[in-house]
Amino acid sequence: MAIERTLSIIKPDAVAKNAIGAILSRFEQAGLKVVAMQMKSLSKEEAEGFYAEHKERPFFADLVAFMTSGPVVVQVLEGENAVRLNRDLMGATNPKEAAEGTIRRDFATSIDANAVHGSDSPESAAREIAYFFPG
Ligand code: RTP
Ligand code: MG
Repeated sequence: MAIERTLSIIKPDAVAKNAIGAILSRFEQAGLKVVAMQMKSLSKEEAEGFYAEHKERPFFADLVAFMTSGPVVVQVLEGENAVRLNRDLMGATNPKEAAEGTIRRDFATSIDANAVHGSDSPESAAREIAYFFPG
């Protein structure tokens, strides 16, 4: 199995409820290494650019408003099968559908305020890592 990197964001709802440490622990306990990290407040332009693939979707304005509502923690996670492993740790987009023991089941409050973002493919991961960590 190849060592991969993926981009993870702890979203404003999880930062606001003091869950940064608990969520980072989930990654570390699953064998993912935090190899880069920054806390920041996204501008509207940064959030729109990051989620550009969704710009025609009905939820896009709400998504951008939510992602700019408070600080986020952006990190690069590294490990075997990192993209898939992180998506498994996160759980389903809608926390009502997220499996027991997943981050979204335990920390998300709604489909909008769903605690974490994770790259959905190795191609997305490469683009998203370059977006926040150029060079
Ligand atoms: P993310 O990109 O944040 O990791 O989430 P995801 O892959 O699980 O879901 P995605 O389809 O990429 O959607 C991005 C974010 O948009 C919001 N969303 N709302 N109301 C809706 O039907 C709906 N669908 C998606 C969610 O907050 C989701 O995380
Ligand atoms: Mg997505």
